[in-house]
Amino acid sequence: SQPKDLRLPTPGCYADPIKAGIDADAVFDGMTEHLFFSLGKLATTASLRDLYMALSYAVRDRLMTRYLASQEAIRAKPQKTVAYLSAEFLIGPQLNNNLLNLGITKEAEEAVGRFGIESLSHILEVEEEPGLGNGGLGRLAACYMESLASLQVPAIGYGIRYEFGIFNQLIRDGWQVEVTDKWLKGGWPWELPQPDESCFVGFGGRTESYVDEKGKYRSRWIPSEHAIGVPHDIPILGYRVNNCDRLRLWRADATESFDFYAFNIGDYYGAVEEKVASETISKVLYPNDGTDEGRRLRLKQQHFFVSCSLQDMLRSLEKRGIEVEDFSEHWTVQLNDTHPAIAVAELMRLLIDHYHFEWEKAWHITTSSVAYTNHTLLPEALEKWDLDLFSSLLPRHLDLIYEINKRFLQQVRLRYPGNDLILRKLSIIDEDGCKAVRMAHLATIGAHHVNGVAALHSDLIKRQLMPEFAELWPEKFTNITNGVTPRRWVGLANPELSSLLDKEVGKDWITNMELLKKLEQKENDSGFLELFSKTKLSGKRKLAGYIHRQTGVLVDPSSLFDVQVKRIHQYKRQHLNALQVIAQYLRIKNGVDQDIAPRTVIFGGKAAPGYFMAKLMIRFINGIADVVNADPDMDGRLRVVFLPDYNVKLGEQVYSATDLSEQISTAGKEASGTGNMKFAMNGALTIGTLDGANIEIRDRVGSENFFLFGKTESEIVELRENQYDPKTYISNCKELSEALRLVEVGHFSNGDSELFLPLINSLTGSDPFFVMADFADYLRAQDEVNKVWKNPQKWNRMALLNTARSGFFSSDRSIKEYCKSIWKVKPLDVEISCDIN
Ligand code: 9GP
Repeated sequence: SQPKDLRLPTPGCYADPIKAGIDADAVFDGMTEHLFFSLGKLATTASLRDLYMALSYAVRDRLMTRYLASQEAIRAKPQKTVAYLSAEFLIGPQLNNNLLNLGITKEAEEAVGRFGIESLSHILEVEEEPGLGNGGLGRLAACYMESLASLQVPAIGYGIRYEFGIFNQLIRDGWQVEVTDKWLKGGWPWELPQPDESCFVGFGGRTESYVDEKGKYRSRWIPSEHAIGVPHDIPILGYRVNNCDRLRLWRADATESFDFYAFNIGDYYGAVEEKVASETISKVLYPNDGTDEGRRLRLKQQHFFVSCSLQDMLRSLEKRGIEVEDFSEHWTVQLNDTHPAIAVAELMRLLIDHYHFEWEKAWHITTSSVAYTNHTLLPEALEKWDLDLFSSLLPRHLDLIYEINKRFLQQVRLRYPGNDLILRKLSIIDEDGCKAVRMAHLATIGAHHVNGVAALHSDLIKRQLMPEFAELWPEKFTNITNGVTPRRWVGLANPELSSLLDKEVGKDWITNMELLKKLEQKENDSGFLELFSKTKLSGKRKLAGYIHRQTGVLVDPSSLFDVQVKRIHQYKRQHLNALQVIAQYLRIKNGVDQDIAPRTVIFGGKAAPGYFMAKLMIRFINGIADVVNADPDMDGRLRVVFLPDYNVKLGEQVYSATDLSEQISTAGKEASGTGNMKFAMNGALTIGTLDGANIEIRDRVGSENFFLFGKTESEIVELRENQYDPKTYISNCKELSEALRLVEVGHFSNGDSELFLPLINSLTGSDPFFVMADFADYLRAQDEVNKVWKNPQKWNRMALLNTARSGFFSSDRSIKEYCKSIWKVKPLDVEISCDIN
């Protein structure tokens, strides 16, 4: 007989935790058992962390039936599975999400109460999040995994289990200081190591020709180094469904952990050298700063996880008795940016060298399985590998790439006879300057679809980045606008708004965000608008407490919370925002516009450790914060806060507490943005440029509910072509020149007029981000914000309409589009029967 807490749910009853056997008793019993058996603790002596671990294990137990049943379902009824290849997955805290998706948050609250814990939030607070990503790209991958499971689509996310994720950020004397992130210290309860499913990966060495048993000439790779990839699986449960997909992250292990020969001859350090070298592969996440350091290791990481993942897919076919020839009917392989683009060559290598397919057949399988998402137009982020480096690490892949390129260029020649310029432009091998392998070209040639992540971005891929490719294969290029999961970004991040939405439009909004449209009927209902704004005030109170605890700054929750949280980058223009703050400061100091709306301007985000200007921007913001917050004239009017260590967990607090969302990148630079969507869903108004997904957000929520400013993408192109001169904009805007002057004289750096000089020089020189050109219009839009803020009824109506019309930006919509137009995959019902235990 089954123990009470493992009673299996019967089909159809999964949504009801009591019927599914997960009541508060079951959670409590599970916690007690894990405290005792897994952690060696008694309830009487358990720490908060122990209770967090015990609850996590108890919840993980409840995922297992669904996790195994989902794998069984695909074995029993083979159908196409999505393999989402990404070097980054920024999954955030897991406990609360799993409680929500299982539907047992209340049960867990009650169970922890029996251990004397006042609120579940105290336990949730303990969770360390794995920072296995830099920002938007990694977080998008996490949202997509959650939506795939919620939409019941069979999927595996493949990536790297970095031992050290993105650094933790401290602020010291206004500067960013990086501290290693030790997410694995003390154990992380959500992963399941599967050493039996390890894979071998080679590097370096040489290739050789040989004659096979049938007398056929073949090539093979004789690597000089190997590593073992050990999969660590993280269950990804869908919302109130039985489908539980997997995130399979590879850890690099040494093939031989100890060289006894070296040890016996007295070389102790030499004996562990190879182990250390192999295990370095999955040691640390690369911050995306485009520096040349460690490029070899980065390429190694990419090949490592891609090779393991493709071998895993092929092996799963063999295990299920499916012909490898049918690969593309069973796997659709999505490349999240160029980081996994080596997959095109690696799949060819496996098919040709290991399974002995002919070239045409292998190429057909590869190109009908692989699709590529481009996430950036910034040249520094478009990966290119130096040819020497590439050939020393992946010699067989280079041979294959040459062959792919040769055949491709043949096609180009046919289409554009005698046009050598086009051949040079399209070739996978960049021959201008140092020879290099262009990964975006490899991905584009090997993929059946190439998509951008917002309408403008996809259009720019076709018009600016790859016009010749788009002309060659117009049907290949498409757009899928990004989305974010409403479970985490509204359900978890904003419980008060969620319960209001439950009452007003019914509980189904969380899986069908279009239902929020019903809120439009309430736009003139002042009672409802009041309730809506109360949910915001409650989020702001919580954030104000957090700000005070973290930074010592006291902020007024009734002031306008104006927020810019994202990676720090010149193209995202945090310095534009900072200069605007200085202009407001000067207005108050000079007694101009005494009627100014009280504001709390909040910044958060990490700068890549090697990106000097971004780090200086953080120092700049903190310099302004020090002056503003210490000045009694600013009391009740202006506060500036830099929130240290912005991550997913902190994001959950920020989105629900924001009135104004700053989306102020230079038009044409931000591929999409996803923070912009999270803010809009939570009823923040956007001040933004016509860039990335801002354009679509504005189209959907209505131009009258969006504060637009700035040059358009084509105006920026024009400025660039006509020798942009920032000085004319500065001399035409008194507030701008005064703000700059104050920075120059060292007002925000204790009289040090040198400190921010590089920043000033970049803004007033040939700034590729056109900050000065947009400043005056930005200030105008901010004035408009001030005006509307003073009319709460109007503000709240606009905010409500943002929430009501944000349904399009659910990642469920994006995933449905991928499924239909790129992957051709269907949902799979996972039934839970009592046979699985
Ligand atoms: O910069 C883009 C960002 O705009 C987008 O929202 C995100 C997800 O698509 O990807 C970012 N790109 C990268 O991080 C690197 O290509």
